[in-house]
Amino acid sequence: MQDIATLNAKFARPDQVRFVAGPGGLPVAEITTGVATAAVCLHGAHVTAFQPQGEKPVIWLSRKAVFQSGKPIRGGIPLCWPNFGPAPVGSPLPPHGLARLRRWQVVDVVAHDTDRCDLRLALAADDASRELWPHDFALELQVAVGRRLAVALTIRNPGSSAFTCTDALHTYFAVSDVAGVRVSGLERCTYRDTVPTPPATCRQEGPVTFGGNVDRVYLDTTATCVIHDPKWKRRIAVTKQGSRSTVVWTPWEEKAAAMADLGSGKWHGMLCVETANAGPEDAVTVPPGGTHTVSCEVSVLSGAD
Ligand code: TA6
Repeated sequence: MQDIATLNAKFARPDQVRFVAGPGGLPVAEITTGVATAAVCLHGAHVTAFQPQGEKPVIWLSRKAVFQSGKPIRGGIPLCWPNFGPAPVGSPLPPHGLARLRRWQVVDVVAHDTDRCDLRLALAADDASRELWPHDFALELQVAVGRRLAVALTIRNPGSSAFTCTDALHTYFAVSDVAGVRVSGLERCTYRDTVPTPPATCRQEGPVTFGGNVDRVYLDTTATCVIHDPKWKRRIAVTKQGSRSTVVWTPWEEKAAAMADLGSGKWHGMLCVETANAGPEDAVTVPPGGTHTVSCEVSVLSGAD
């Protein structure tokens, strides 16, 4: 396993990239460019921070997040794979899959110039993963840090039989107060509202606004979403590729209070807009030797309208 000294010897870039022991002692790549800063925890290849110069943080991280091998980090950009949400019936996979729970390897760091730095991480199948999911796989995450943040998860099937998976870049965005923001881009989309039991199928009228627990899978959409934040006088635009669904989630008070790594009242400052193939409608089948990439690009625009 790559320790901090080895990581710095091989991949540190003066003034731009260094590896440190982060919370819980987990290795973190700290990235500093002329236009933004970011952090990526090697546990889960988890982007935990992104802040363009002169902006408030764009990515939200819970102050109660747990940084522990085998546990998911609350906030940032959890990688949900090979399953989004609950495991398939009879599968030992954890909720939102195994990718966010494993230690990834650093493959490459490229400091293009003072304003752009790319990190490439990898995760391959092993005996432990095959206990959870009986397929060979090779994952690669590309994180490009500049004025914008680009994240791309490539799933390769090196095996001899096809596999089917669902996935999400489960991004937690920092907002002034979720009750005061709206999301455009999903107007007239059909969505599965998973708050009621059983889930309901609905159609989005106008922008998405928030007055309680919202947990929706917007179906068959490749649209760019924009989070409009009047109080912070900004918009966050989320463009995506290789994704047929977008998940929008705020836990609101009751669910947040029941989450030890989130907590009562702490949900106001976050909103998830997730680049996904949440399934089952858009589950992805990767043939032997094939690949699938799901990616998003996050940018901050001034002005809320
Ligand atoms: O993306 C929304 C969601 O599926 C919610 O239902 C909620 O479970 C959230 O993800 C967080 O899941 P986690 O396993 O990270 O607590």
